Amino acid sequence: MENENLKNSQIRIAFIGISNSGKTALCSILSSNKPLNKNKEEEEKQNSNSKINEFIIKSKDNDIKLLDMNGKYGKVTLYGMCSLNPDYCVVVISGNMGLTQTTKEFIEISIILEIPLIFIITKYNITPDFILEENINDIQNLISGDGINKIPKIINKDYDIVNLSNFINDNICPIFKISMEDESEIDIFKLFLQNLHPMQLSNNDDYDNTIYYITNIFTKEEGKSNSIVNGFLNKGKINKNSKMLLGPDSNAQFIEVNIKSIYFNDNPVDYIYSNNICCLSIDSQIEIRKGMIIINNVTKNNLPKIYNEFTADIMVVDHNTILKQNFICVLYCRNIRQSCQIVEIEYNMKCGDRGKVKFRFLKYPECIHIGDKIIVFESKIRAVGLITEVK
Ligand SMILES: Nc1nc2c(ncn2[C@@H]2O[C@H](COP(=O)(O)OP(=O)(O)O)[C@@H](O)[C@H]2O)c(=O)[nH]1
Ligand SMILES: [Mg+2]
Repeated sequence: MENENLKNSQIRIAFIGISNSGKTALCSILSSNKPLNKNKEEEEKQNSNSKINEFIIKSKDNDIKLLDMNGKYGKVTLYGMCSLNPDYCVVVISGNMGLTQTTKEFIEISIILEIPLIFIITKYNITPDFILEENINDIQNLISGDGINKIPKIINKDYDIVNLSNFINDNICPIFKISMEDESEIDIFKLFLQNLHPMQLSNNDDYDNTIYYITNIFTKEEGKSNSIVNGFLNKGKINKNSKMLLGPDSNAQFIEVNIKSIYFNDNPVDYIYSNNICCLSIDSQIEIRKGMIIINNVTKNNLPKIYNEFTADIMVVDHNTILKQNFICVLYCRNIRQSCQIVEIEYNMKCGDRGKVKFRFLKYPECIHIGDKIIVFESKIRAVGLITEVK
């Protein structure tokens, strides 16, 4: 099945926001052009679902993948944003709720990960004018303030949407007002998405360094040794029926696996190039966990290095935090989410402080690299940094 389109990168757009802001309704309507009729039961099911829903829109050059993050669980949003490499983040804010603390935290994460922001105000049709005005004001102030430092621009129907795709160069942060009842507003937003440029280019030629980050493991098919995983192919290419290496396992080893099938945008394909989210069916005898990677078959000497400890240059970003020796916290780095302990710290750090911190993974050694971005995100501890040393 030769599919030239695969050479094109997929554009990934993360929809972030609190529960009930209208993310799922918006993604469904954008991808199918049909309003979503949801009954209570379906709604319950969706809200208890801690996974990321994926929707697809076609455009001339790219498949646009909408990643509908479950806002009820901050850790799902954070993990998705770290591991799935979104090109853009759409912040969905309900007109009558306005900016909440959680929304601000999600925005902060996008800023840390340097993902360009787009704002959507939903349900403005059911919001009293004075509340809507106040909430839009807050959003505009946030955009023009220190953290984002862009020009907020409310996009109305007369706006030149096609040229708006250069909004990043123009230092603009677009704000769309959408109500599910008005189809023309949805169409304008969809046209805007279809004209966006990918922010990340694929490394298709780097076959020798193929690396696929596992972000989700679906239950094993009963009686079969196959596992289905979802993840992000960062470099290289994966062929169906090829032998690859999966690891690190609990003994820090890589084992050979066979790629039984590849699913891209819900279709089976024979190969997949980098810079795409795809599903793989693999026959694996070991237990697969988030944080594992799949790489091309290399000689023993060329295996990626696995580390228990690393040092990072850290900045504390939360007012309630004092970072100290022996602290245990959950750390996010690409597709890794694991508890870590602080084993060395320059000094007790509070909000705004920067310094060197040495961490130890508490469960498994992981495949990390110098320069990887890390986020420490817990109820009491918020910090960001870059890995500077691995051990
Ligand atoms: N009136 C109105 N209702 C909306 C609008 N957008 C979403 N909703 C409703 O708000 C509820 C929550 O939406 P949902 O997409 O599930 O929010 P999520 O939790 O962010 O995914 C649903 O009942 C939607 O039908 C809108 O623009 N206008
Ligand atoms: Mg939802």
